[in-house]
Amino acid sequence: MKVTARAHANIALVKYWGKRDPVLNLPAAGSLSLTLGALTTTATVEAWDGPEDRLVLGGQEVTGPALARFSSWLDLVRERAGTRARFRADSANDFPTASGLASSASAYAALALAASRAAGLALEPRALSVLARRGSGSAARSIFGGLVAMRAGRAADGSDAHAEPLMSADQLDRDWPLAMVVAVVGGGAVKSLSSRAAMEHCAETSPLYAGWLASVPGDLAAARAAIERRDLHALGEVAERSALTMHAAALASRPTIAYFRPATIALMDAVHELRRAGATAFYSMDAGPHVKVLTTPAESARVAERVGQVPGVTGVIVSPPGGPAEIVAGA
Ligand code: 2P0
Repeated sequence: MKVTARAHANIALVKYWGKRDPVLNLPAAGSLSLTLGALTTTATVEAWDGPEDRLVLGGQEVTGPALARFSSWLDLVRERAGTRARFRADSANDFPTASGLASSASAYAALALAASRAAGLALEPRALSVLARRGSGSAARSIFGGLVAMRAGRAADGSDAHAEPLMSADQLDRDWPLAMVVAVVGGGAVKSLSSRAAMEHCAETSPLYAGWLASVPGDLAAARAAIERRDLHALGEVAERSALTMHAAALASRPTIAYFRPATIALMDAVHELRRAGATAFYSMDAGPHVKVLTTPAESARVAERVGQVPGVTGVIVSPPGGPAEIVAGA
């Protein structure tokens, strides 16, 4: 069976940074995100007779450790489906593959849905979220649309470490319109450390890692309360401080993990300036130099225009909230 699935990237408003179990890929704390409709991965998976699993990412054949990682993740699907089939997968993004643009989130969410269906499984969203998490922690959130909460879970086997929807994209559209403006910063060094390795290095060497982890529960509660009240200002303030606290812990790693480029700082200033001028706009940064600005659809053109003027910005993407991972062909 050949199955094609689609999933969107997500940007964390309360960040995930650190694990309690590296093998099962269990997060040390919860997180909370917005799924972005404008950043999409489409993945096709089918069983085949080849000598080993195969993965093509954006038209490029994946080999070596990256293929081995994908293949061990497929073992989870095989184990669950009771099959020894090998699979070939083709995954492509409709957005630039740049570090910190959350491509592993949308990719593993789309692959989890496509591969499980191609293996004959019909998993519930929670089980899909657990499967996606084993590929990439942030991918657990991309199974759902709109505003999404990831649970750290307590179970040793990770069965309760999955995401859950808080407000769907349709609900947001009706009750609380949100938008995200992504300012792509070009010219940064190619990411030398995977997010996985960076988190581990930060946990082992940063004197601020404990403080970062201690900050998460309060930020999660504040974000949930802001969502209940539909208070974008409060949610945006939580998003900014969560990103800054995560980056502070990363920066204090020894040696440092520094994702900011000069344009990143200039973009943060531009967002402050927009806010002083009355706009509703809040920044967030991930494992890369780009800046994502949480705003309203009505203000998104103004925000996009302003961030597009910042030297070093090579592209601007305006995104509405996106829906859940879904099958688009086959099965
Ligand atoms: C996030 N990031 O919450 C955070 C903020 C980057 C900065 O999740 O090791 O690729 O595969 O579980 O999901 C990036 O880390 O890490 C990430 P793994 P992942 O979006």
